[in-house]
Amino acid sequence: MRIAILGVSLCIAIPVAYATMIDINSGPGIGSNNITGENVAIEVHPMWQPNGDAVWISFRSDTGGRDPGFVVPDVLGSMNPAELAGLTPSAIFFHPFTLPSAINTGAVTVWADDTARVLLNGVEQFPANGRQSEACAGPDPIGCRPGRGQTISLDGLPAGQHTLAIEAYQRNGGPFGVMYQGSVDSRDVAEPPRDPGPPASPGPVSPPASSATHAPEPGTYVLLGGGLIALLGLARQRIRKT
Ligand SMILES: [Ca+2]
Repeated sequence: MRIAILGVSLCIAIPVAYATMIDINSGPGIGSNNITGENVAIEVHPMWQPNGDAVWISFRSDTGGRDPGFVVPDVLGSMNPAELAGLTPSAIFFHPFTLPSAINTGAVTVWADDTARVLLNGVEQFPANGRQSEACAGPDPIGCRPGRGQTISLDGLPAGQHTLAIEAYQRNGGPFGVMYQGSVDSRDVAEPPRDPGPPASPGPVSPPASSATHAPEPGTYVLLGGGLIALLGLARQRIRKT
């Protein structure tokens, strides 16, 4: 009985490290916007950064591609950064996400046609670009072409709720949309293990607001194994003494 009680106390004292990967990718049904509410996939223009883990989205399905069915009204008419700052975006795309743990490292890269301003929790992370070159803002980000995405650091965020906001601007007609792709590694060595729940069932499912994988780090198994070995050693010592 005394050995059993000692074993329980040893297990509680073992630190358990858990890491959760939070995906921050644009896609249909993920996040929201201030025009229609629902983000939808759009046809990718040949000059845009191709779809990957993330997908180009807009507030309507017919604003993308080479000849969009619905032309978003121009709002970006100035190349003056001061005037640009006062413009109302054509659409704002929101991506709320929750970080379960206190130690967070990550980043997200944003593309837009024609350009976009990026905010995190209401604070500007990167301004829109008023200069136009080859289909969208350029040559500097944030534009639509490969190499014109802007990577925003998500390092050091506290645990809890956060919101990425992308204020997108349309210019010179044509297609309109945004894409963003990234992730955050969220970990906390002090928290007890959480139940990961049953495995996902196969077949098509609606994508969640932010998908996440949750698994103990390899170091956790080492710690647990070390604790068990110590426990066995103590038990054997006690058996020899009795
Ligand atoms: Ca455009």
